[in-house]
Amino acid sequence: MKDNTRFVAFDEHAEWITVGIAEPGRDGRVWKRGTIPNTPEAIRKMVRKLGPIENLRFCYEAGPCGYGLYWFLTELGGKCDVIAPTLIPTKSGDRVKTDGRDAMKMAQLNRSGELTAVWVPDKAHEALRNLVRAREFDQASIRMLGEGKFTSFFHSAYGGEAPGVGGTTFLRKDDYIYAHHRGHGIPHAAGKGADLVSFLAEHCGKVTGSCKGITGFHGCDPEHGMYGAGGTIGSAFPVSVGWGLAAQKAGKGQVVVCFFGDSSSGRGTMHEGMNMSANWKLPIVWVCENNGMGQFVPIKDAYPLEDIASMAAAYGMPGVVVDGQDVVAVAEAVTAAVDRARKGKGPALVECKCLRFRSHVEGAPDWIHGELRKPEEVEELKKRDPVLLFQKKLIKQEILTKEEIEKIDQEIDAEVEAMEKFCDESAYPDKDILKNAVYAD
Ligand SMILES: Cc1ncc(C[n+]2csc(CCOP(=O)(O)OP(=O)(O)O)c2C)c(N)n1
Ligand SMILES: [Mg+2]
Repeated sequence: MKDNTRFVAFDEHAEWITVGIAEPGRDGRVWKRGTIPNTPEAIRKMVRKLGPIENLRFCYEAGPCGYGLYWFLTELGGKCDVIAPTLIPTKSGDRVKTDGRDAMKMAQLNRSGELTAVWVPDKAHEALRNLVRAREFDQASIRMLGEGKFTSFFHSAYGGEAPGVGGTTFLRKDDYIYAHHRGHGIPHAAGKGADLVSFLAEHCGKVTGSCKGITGFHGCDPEHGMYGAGGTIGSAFPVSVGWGLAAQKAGKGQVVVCFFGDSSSGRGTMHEGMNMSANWKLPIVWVCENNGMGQFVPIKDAYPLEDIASMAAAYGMPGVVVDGQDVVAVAEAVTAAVDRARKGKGPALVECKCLRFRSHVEGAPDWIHGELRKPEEVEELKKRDPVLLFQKKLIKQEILTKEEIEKIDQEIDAEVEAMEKFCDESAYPDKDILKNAVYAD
């Protein structure tokens, strides 16, 4: 029977993708299909034009853009291989990934069976990796701050990483997020696939930081929908409304996920933001990370309501409470709200009841009002460590083995170690940078 398989290779970059095609048969034509925007609509449209998806065999190179494209194509029903540059047979000095010619070459090599696919983690693996990444980054940050490597301070997310990771791991790359200050946005950045080393370098005040080291902790990664953060709590709300409006007007199905703390919901900006978002049916998911504390004040002493989620009723939007220690529960609730928002049905509020194992900020006493929190109390809370809970669940459901989990831990350890080394070796910015730091060109 005639083999109709067309080999389609993508040269993927953050903003665009170049597509190369090798037609069926050993001597079938190899050609460049062109360059398309790296958006779900553009990819879907291109795939549709290439003929029945069962006749297409996709491949692309593993790189900084992550596995999003793989998951997207497989969800469309396609077969996709992710290949690693080192597995591509090339002459020395002959790099494959440079331009459209390479997409053609990749397609051709795939057709002749010369490429070896790498293992692609499924979504459970990816969520665990991101959770461990957030944890390791957090622990390293506490240590590095103590060693004098940070130029600013640190609000540890230890124990409360699940909302940030679960609420971002399954988003699209072009979705916007406003990260929470706890953990300095790292759980969120890890889930969103952002460039974490530039966040660490930013904390170290190095020129390789995402804001060239001058903010100390307000990292950003526009390519992954992270456009920065504000130092005042509650500033997330109006900014997210602006992004929501932009997303709605752009009409590409993007969603904004805005993370904020329980205490931040006492700001007037929350009322303005929620009201406007509901009134205009903006594609926004409001995610409250309720750790029960605002600095040293328990939420129960500051709010008359048991649940922040019940405030959603005032704006006519759905509000749900989830176990914020369970990364899967968070992911499911946020994904449902995201799907709804993508369909134009407006915003929703997801409240994650979570924990904080450290003090409000590193260096400050772990007070509740003026009393020190008892260490036994914190030990009790640690029984609900989100990383351990998820690992146990994955083992119980036979999704991962203990050995596989240990391997992930080791890999992420090495990742964070390499990041620290990179930061240590990076330079501080030249003082002249201050002359150009306030306004964009
Ligand atoms: C407008 C404003 N007021 C006060 C502060 C000081 N501050 C920083 S974090 C914080 C508590 C935030 O609590 P919550 O929103 O519950 O987040 P959590 O720190 O508990 O994660 C406060 C009052 C601030 N940054 N901005
Ligand atoms: Mg709080």
